[in-house]
Amino acid sequence: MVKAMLGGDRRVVVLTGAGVSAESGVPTFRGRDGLWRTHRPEDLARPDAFAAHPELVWEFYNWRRELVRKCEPNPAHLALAALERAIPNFLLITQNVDGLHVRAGSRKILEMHGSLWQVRCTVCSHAREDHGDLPEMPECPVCGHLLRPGVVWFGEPLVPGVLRLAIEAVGKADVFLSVGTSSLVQPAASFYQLAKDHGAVTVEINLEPTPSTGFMDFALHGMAGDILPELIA
Ligand code: BJW
Repeated sequence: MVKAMLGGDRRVVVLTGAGVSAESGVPTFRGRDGLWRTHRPEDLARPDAFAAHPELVWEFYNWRRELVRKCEPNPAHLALAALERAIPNFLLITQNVDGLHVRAGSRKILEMHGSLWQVRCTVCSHAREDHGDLPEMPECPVCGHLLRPGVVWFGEPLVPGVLRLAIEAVGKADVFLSVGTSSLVQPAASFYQLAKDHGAVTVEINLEPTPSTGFMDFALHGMAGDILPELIA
């Protein structure tokens, strides 16, 4: 049923979260494996944590950069890249910052929470892509102040323009898939509602039920790396 809806000229929008990268070995934010040392990752992904303990937050991000470098895209990433190539009206909106969708070949993609591979100055406008090894407390080459990860933390606005593009696409979608996200973090957690309000068929793929499950037209429970390749085969 869901498979049949992914064909033709239907406009398909896919929202992904950390669960899509879990099978590549990237830890999710919440749940059983969601601890870094004794810290909850969502407590470190905050401007107040960075202001109070920049060295701890940088250590967390440098650890993740190191970890993700060794990870490879999994069948879920590859299936979404193949879906993009197979249908003309497609957009992938990811909350993930690991870059694995792009490494899998996705090009019609919005990285709505930024990227682990971007850094920017906390004071001046310097920003750059950086895939190398960073020092514990990296300094801006322009003004000498502290750099920060180029990601979106709680309480911060999304990357300029990205939210507008995402909302436009979700509002026009015929099919909306939410994959591997706990549906707890706004604004992404409201996208299914927007899609539904505009008449889209909504589908959730997750290991377990989320707060959105009951509102979805279809809920498929299992590993994204098993379900997505089957849907596009
Ligand atoms: C599998 C699987 C497998 C596992 N197969 N499934 C409205 C109401 C209430 C609060 C707010 C609101 N609007 C805004 C807020 C505040 C806040 C928010 O949402 N708080 C909630 C917690 C209540 N939102 C914000 O602050 C956002 N900013 C904003 O709205 O700004 C407005 C503004 C405007 C103007 C000026 C100022 C402000 C920003 C949110 C940024 C989130 N940032 C993070 C960190 C990014 C950087 C980094 O990665 O380090 O984004 S937090 C973290 O959560 C990360 C994730 O992208 C995000 C979502 O997590 P995700 O992806 O869902 O992961 P998990 O771990 O939660 O779930 C994994 C799922 O996968 C589970 O369900 C598993 O079952 C499943 N799974 N393996 C399939 N193999």
